[in-house]
Amino acid sequence: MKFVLPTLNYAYDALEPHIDAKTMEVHHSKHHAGYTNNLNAALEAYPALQDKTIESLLQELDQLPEAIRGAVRNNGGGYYNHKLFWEMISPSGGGTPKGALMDAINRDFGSFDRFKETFKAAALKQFGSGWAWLIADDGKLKVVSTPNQDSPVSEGKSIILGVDVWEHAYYLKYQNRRAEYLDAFFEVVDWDKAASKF
Ligand code: MN3
Repeated sequence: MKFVLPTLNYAYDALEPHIDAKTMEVHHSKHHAGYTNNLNAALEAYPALQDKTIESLLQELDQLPEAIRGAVRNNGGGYYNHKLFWEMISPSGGGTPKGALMDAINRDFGSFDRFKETFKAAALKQFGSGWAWLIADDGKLKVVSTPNQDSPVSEGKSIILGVDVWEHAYYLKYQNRRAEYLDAFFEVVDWDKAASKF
C-alpha cells in the first residue's frame, strides 16, 4: 500500500498569525508531499516492505536493503515526522498541558517554564536542519534533538511533542529568527493531543 500525504484538520491559514498560510501551504503540499512521494518511490521495487507500517520501517532501518536505507531514513522519517507535526499543532492550541502530562513535566523538569526553556534551547542548538522533541523514555520525560529527518521512533522512543526547525518551517515569516518561531510554535501546540500520546 502506498503512503498517502495526510490531510490537515485545519486550513493553511488557520494558524495565523503564529504560522503563516504560505509557509503551511509550501510545507505541507510541497515538502511533506515530496517526502511521501520519495518514500513511495524508494519502496516501489520492494512490495513486501510496502505492507509495513512507517513505524516499523523506521525501527528496522538496519534490516532494509542498503540501496534504499538512506532514502527510507530521510524520506520515511520526513513522512512520519511531519504527519505527527501537523497533529501536534492546532488553531485552538497554546496554553499549558493539563493532568498527568503536566504532572510529569513538573516532576521531570521542575516546572512548565523550565521544560519550555529546555525544549527551546534544544531546538535553537540543533545546528542546521532537524527537530527538537519531548519524548518518554523508560517512564521519564526527556528533551532531545535529531538532525535531518531522523526520528526518535527509530530508537524506540515514544514521541509526545516535536518541532520542525528546518528553515522551510519558518523562513518565509521569521527568516533567521528561529527563537521567535519557537515562541509562535508554543502558541499553537495542541496539548490535548500531546497528552493523548503520553
Ligand atoms: Mn518540515
